[in-house]
Amino acid sequence: MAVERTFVMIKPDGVRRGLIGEVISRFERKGLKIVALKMLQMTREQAEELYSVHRDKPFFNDLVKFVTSGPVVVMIVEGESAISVVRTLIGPTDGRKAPPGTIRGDFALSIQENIVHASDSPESFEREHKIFF
Ligand code: FUP
Repeated sequence: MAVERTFVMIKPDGVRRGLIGEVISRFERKGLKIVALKMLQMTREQAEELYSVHRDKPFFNDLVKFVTSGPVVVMIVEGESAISVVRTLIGPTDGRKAPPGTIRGDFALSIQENIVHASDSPESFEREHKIFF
């Protein structure tokens, strides 16, 4: 296993609900390092690129509308096996099914408004972080 970087975004619901500190502190407590961070309002073009793999899905337009509905916090997180470790910390996509102890399990009741996004592979990290950094 090796030190990796992953791209993480606290979505508009996480920012609106005052969970920025909670989410970041979970990564830091785990031993991961925040190596870049900023708050921004995503453009429609950035949202469409971030979720380009879902372009043909029925939920795509709603998803783009949601992620552009308010400020987000984007960051690069570094550590041993960071990609899979962060995915484990955030939990499965659907907040109703995510187990307690995960970020989505503890704070989300929705599949769309699920607090946080994180890259699922090194290829996703390469593509996603370049949209914002
Ligand atoms: P994840 O990698 O866990 O964020 O989940 P996916 O890549 O499967 O989904 C990307 C985004 O689409 C998630 F933020 C949630 C959203 N989504 C919906 O809004 N509706 C769906 O039915 C499935 C996913």
